[in-house]
Amino acid sequence: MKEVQETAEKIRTMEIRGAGRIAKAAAEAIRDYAAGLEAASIEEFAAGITEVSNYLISTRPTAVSLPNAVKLSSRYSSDNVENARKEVINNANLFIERADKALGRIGKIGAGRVQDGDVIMTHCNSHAALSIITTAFEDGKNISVIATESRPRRQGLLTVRHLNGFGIPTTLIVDSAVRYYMKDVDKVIVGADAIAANGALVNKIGTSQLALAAHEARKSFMVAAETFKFSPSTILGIPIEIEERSSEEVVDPSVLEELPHVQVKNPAFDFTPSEYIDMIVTDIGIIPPAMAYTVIKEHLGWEFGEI
Ligand code: RUB
Repeated sequence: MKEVQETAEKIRTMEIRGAGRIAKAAAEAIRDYAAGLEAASIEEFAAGITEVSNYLISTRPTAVSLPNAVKLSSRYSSDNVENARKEVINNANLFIERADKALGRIGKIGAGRVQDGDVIMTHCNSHAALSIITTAFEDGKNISVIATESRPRRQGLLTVRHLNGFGIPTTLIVDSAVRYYMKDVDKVIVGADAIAANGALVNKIGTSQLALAAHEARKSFMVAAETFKFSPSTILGIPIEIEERSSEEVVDPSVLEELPHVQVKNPAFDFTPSEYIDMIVTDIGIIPPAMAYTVIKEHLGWEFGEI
């Protein structure tokens, strides 16, 4: 349990962050926990796995990849502890492998839609979006990137560092400069924390203003998302929760002490309606947002409708 607590803490404090990385870390934690779980009966085994699953899921509420990873990893059908243990270890390993392969596939598929000379705008720090951008560059396309700072946690700095490592010409801008620079952009590529059954995207706060500005300027808006970012529970009418983080990320608490009439809001994500999304690049190909329901049904399985 100590290792699980450590992973959970790293996810909560965002040392491990980005929906894909969070999902992989959770799968690894469940696998390792199952491997060492001492259980005298299948009931004890089940209780341990359920406790750990719920604990991991509670760390961050928005990234649907987290409950999907936990549910896919912790499945077993045997009523024998040793066999159930093997099933969980195997399912977690399969999930981790699927996640790794997905990033490569998204990169390859998405790069096909990047043209030589493209100026690409991206937001926050998405490993899936970056996979497309770096693959296109390595394919020999002469591209450049405009990356937003992504207040308040400034994940944009991770993005520019990553792109700089590839030698990709990159411009860092503040979030409020998105519309100002949209005229220079050919396409926007962002990642996803979740995609709802109606094709709406949930991603880092500010994503919807990139989408709005791209729509106004008739620029293409691409989302890079593994199939495990799609939300089965939205089929059942359970909305995706937007994580509200501490005001301390936005402003020093001492400043607020002098301002008794002021409150600070710090939502970590926002919704982008499907009509602003031109395509979603997934590990099973490029799809329109209207196909989200099919992805959930055929690639996540109906049992996830019971979340
Ligand atoms: C990260 C964020 C990313 C998505 C997709 O938010 O919004 O765009 O998680 O990332 P945070 P990836 O920094 O709050 O976790 O493609 O790496 O899964």
